[in-house]
Amino acid sequence: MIETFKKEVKQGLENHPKTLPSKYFYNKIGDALFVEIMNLPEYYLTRSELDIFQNKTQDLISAFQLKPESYFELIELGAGDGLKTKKLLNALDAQKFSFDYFPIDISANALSLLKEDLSEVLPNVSVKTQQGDYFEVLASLKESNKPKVILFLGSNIGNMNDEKAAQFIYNLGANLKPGDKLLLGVDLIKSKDIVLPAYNDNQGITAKFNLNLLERINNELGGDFNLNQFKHQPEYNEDDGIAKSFIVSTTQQTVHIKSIGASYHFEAGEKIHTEISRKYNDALIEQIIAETDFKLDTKIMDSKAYFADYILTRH
Ligand code: AVI
Repeated sequence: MIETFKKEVKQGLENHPKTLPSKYFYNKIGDALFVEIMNLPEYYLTRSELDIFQNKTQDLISAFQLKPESYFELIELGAGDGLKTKKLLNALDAQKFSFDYFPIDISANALSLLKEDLSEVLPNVSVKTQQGDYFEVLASLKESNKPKVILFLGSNIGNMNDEKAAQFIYNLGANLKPGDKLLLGVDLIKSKDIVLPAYNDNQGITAKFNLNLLERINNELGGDFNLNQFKHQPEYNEDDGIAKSFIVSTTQQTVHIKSIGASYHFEAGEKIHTEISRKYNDALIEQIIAETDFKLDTKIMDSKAYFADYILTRH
């Protein structure tokens, strides 16, 4: 793990322009900051998808094309706190659907908190937490041969470029059977006035989240990044619908990373690209899906049309 981190940091900082992978945002501090982000007034994504799960629950259930009497497996990739999913679980439970809920997460801690919470609020729902890598868990679940509905919410797919997103969805399909469903939650392309503040909040939480990457390099790889000499900078291009996060060096400086045994020079104003948060429209989703074994069934949007849950069927 630490060896991969070291290798990827080295590669990224040798790139022109410099890059660092966004997956390293998520340590204990980063997870907590992301929870704060989801509650920020500017970060509309979570509220928009919650609006769908709360107010269009029946549309979601109809799109899954399930029969109450026949059993299925509801699998969530990256379970989080289950805020949105609880609305769906509640409705499925009330309508006496027969299913098990399999939240998959890399964090055992997140899963045990979720399981505890669900056992209190939805005691009738069978929760089978799965700790580990999404694809390893899916490969093991494939053997059950039961119909499956996969949830991949929160526009998490948007942190991949389109090629990687298509590959990811293709790989999901490889672990499913014809007729299985994928609910893909994505943020939609919209005006800069709405998107940019979501990545540049007033309280500076997103800035902390981004700069935590440098803090991790300092703590885990013996780096000497001076966090006061770097700042968070988001950008959003309405034409291609891609939000990008950068860390900008505010001065000319050299940073040493002990465990890599290398120094990196930064010009004043030089940027490290840390994240993409892609926004979508129907055409982009169709292009991505065309590379996979899924077909597009239904699109369900929130009341402001900020966010969409696309339901796809494995063919
Ligand atoms: C997890 N992911 C979908 C978030 C996003 O919107 O790209 C991560 C995030 N980055 C900055 N704020 C939130």
